[in-house]
Amino acid sequence: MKVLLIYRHGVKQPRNPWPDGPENITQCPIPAGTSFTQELSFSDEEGTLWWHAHSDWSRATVHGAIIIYPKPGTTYPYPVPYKEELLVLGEWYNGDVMAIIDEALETGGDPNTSDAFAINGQPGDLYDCSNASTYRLLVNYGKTYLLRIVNAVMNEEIFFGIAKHNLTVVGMDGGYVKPINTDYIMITPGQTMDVLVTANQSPSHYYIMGSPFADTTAPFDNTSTTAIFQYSGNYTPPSTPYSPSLPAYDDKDAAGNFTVRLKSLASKQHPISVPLIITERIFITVSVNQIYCANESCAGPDGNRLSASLNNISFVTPTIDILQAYYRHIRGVYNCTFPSIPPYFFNFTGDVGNNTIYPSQGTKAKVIKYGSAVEIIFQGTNVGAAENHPMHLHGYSFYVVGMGNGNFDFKTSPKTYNLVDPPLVNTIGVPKNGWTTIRFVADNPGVWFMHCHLERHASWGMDTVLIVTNGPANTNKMREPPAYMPPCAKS
Ligand SMILES: [Cu+2]
Repeated sequence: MKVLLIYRHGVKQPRNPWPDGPENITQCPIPAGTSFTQELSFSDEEGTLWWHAHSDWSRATVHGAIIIYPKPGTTYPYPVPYKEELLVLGEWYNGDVMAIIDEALETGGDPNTSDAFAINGQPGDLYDCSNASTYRLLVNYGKTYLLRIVNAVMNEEIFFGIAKHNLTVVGMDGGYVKPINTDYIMITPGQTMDVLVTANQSPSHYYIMGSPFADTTAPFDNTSTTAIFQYSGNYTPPSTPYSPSLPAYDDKDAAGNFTVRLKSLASKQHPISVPLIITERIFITVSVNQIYCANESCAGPDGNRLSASLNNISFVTPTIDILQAYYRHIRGVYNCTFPSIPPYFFNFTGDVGNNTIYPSQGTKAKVIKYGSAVEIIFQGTNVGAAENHPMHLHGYSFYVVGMGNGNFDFKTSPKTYNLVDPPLVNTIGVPKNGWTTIRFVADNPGVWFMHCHLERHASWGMDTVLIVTNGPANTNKMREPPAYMPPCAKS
């Protein structure tokens, strides 16, 4: 029986991928009854991050927040809030979540969706039997609260809001952003957002609500979780708290309009360093595909097996971790042939025909030379069920310099890039039938997993590995492995 691997999502672990966590990417699972001490290395993170298991679907229940306060002698780039409150968006499955994905991978069909979303573990009033324990956030009139919101949901992006209250987004993914005033946010699995809210409405009860953003034909959990934003004092509360009106589940424009407002502070105290001259450009198509099953014997579309891919390669997780294989020169675990362009260019976001349904399969990594100025263009495709894909990279935060609908155009799209104050994040949505461009300097040597943070897509192969080589100086080489790493069954 294997147990967990814990990953500190967004903690960059400089030069130290060994305790990063993803199963068979940087380590093998920790066997039951044994322990593995993981060293956390914080560097420039400030704000809210989180940790979660990174083995199969165990992160559904094994997760929590990490809060990094400003260094002593410094403070937030916004007025110090009266209080702060952690709101972890999660969900509930009627059933064993590990069995749900195991069964889906066996049949080739869609995994069961969750049965409820939850705020701090509580589904809330809109589900049967759960209103006795609905989470309540008690507030004092006139005070400002900092909400540290983590989206730990497995398969749905979330629209989030509080009835009659404006939100001001001030941070994301362990960094700061220019304040965004809004009545809702769209937060993808993997992302964190720091949001200020002032209790400036008539003392009463107001719903804090999370609903799915799922612009897709794939099955999803179409329910809403609520907590109560509850004023202190003497008043008669309404029989039902006020409800926010969140965007509809398929409101792609509402999701996009929020996301494009995310910008770095780019101030003297919080400068940016987005690479301007690119030395390594990678164009990656992001697709949900099918793998052919003879005699229509699988439970996916047309009797095939559901799959997912990057550059038409569906990632196969090896049985020995890639980091160890890289470090110890163990052959046959992975190869370095992940391509910088897809096998062919077609009308990615229009009528794609059916000749791109079947991806190849393999454990292919992309090697990047230390110090490279990297640009990755993620191109969503209309193959299979198109939808927004929250792409996540371990070991780095990256600048989101561009985003658009339709096919990326190498001539015109770069002219729309924001190189002045692009947000620095670790997870960003690639719009349905659209594209997103990220940039970063490859200054963290190691083996780093890159994947869609919709868990079913990651399970189906929407993953790859970036191997950043050692730099010339000792201070930019990967650290030695710790004395003990969990053993691999086949090593
Ligand atoms: Cu995805």
